[in-house]
Amino acid sequence: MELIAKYHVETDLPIQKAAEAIAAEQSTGTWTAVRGADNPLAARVILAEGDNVEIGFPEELFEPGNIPQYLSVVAGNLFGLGELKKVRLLDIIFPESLLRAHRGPSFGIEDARKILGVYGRPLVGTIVKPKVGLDPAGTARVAAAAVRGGLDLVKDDETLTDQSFCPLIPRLEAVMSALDRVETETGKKAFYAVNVTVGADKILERAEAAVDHGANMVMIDVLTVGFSALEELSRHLKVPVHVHRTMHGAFTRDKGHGIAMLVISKLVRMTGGTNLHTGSYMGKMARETLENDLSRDALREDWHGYKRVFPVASGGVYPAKVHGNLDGYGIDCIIQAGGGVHGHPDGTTAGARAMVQAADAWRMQIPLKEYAKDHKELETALKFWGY
Ligand code: RUB
Ligand code: CA
Repeated sequence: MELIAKYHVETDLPIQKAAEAIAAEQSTGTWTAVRGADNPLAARVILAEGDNVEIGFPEELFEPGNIPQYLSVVAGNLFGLGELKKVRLLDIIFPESLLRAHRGPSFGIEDARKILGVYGRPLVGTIVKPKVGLDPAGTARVAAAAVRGGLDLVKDDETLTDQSFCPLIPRLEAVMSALDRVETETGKKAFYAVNVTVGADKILERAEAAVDHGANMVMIDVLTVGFSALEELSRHLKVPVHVHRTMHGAFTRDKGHGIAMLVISKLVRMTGGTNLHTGSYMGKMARETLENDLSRDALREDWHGYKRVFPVASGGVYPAKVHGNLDGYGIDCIIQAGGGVHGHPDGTTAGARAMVQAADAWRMQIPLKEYAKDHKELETALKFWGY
């Protein structure tokens, strides 16, 4: 069996030559012929046509379980090869031997729904804003106001970890006790994804401390800490993991070069995320509809028995953008807004209600403007941000 990596390649070389250069550099070869390079670990060119290259890497080339090592092979030096103008890793087809080495999510879509008791509709979430500058009590006030408005998930920003202005444990305790109060009063349960991102030496300890102090979800910035950190958390923690993809634009944005979001999505599912930011169909970030579709399917289709992962639509989302995102992602997703909740003219709770109302309207297939006639928070949001 072999691992198949699919690339888009731009080069002045004949495409077969370029493909051979990738196969050689990433397996047994180098820039010049060396004795013994034609050994059984040599990768082979499966396809070299137009801009498309597929390389088959023998499975023995890989150390099962070691994602950093897989990446050094399929997404390593090749990006810098002088003979290639651009290379984009589009997809990886993993052999069973490597899939077996990863357990996938401990908590998938179904587990998260069960914890909340929410079925048959998308989850609606928010990023606390202002993203930095609030203290623990201020963060808790914003989080509670959002859940009072009906939201299912509140998360930290990716830039907030354990800084002195808002230390993690006091913030977590303040938020969880505020959410407990909301639950007692209203019956509404919600996740708080506290951002435990930190270096390898501390991440598991930090995440376990968060769970010991009541966290019901943790968040990590997977591309800055690494997939192995996600895998470690997923294996050890008794809570779901929300996965942010900050930094992804450095290699997903140029459609001719880098690494496609599909690859990130597959790796996150293998290493155990519960939720993954996959991009919005309508929002503030650069986006690519086909790439969103591919990530969505990779997270949710049957695959090696792995649990299913929620795609997260986020970034510049507000009520008028909800239907476009839900048309793309369907019911099993999380739709999330920061500014689009807290920037509502009547405040966070009204902003949360407007987002929930927009999601309800989509589910009932009622045009937004019509639904807004007897849902005042939505009406205000549509007037304020436009339709
Ligand atoms: C969104 C936000 C997130 C983006 C990142 O805030 O803080 O970092 O979702 O983008 P707001 P992506 O709702 O105010 O824009 O999800 O595409 O990775
Ligand atoms: Ca952010």
